[in-house]
Amino acid sequence: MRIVIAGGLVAMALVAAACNGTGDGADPPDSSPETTMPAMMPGMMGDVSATPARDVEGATLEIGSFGGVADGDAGGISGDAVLARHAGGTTLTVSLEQLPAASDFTGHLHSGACADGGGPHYRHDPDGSELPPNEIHIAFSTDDAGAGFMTVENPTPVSHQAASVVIHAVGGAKLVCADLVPLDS
Ligand SMILES: [Cu+2]
Repeated sequence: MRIVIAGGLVAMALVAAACNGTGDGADPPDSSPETTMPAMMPGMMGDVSATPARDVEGATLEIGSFGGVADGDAGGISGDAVLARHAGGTTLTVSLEQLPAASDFTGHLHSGACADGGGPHYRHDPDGSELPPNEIHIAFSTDDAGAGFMTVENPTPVSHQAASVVIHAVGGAKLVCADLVPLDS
């Protein structure tokens, strides 16, 4: 468990730099986890044992199904993202299947629609840091069947600028995206 999460953190650090650019996936050759990733609170990239978003009591839920980014194809990858907005902050849970097996992935809450490639990262403070907790990032590893599951908690409720969840391959390429819509609509 510890080793898996640590690997996710490194992967996320690499992706964080790439995703804030034009978003087409290239990882800067000089990107370094040591310089791009200051120490963060434990769990800022996810805790597989945290209460899933769908089960958070008293929360307003939004849900989305993963599909292709922009006009792209999902490549058979499926799953969903659930976002819970509640008094204690925000909880995001992602569940995916048919990803490459035994691999590391990262995701971010984005502020644009999947049709537009997800747009920029969502930030609680638009002028603030590109790192959690000001952004909501998530990291996970798939099992031998290509399934991945993770929950991340954030101490601040998101605004309605939170529009989509994008999952990235290690190195930055956007794989799939889920537009978040209110569960009751
Ligand atoms: Cu992203």
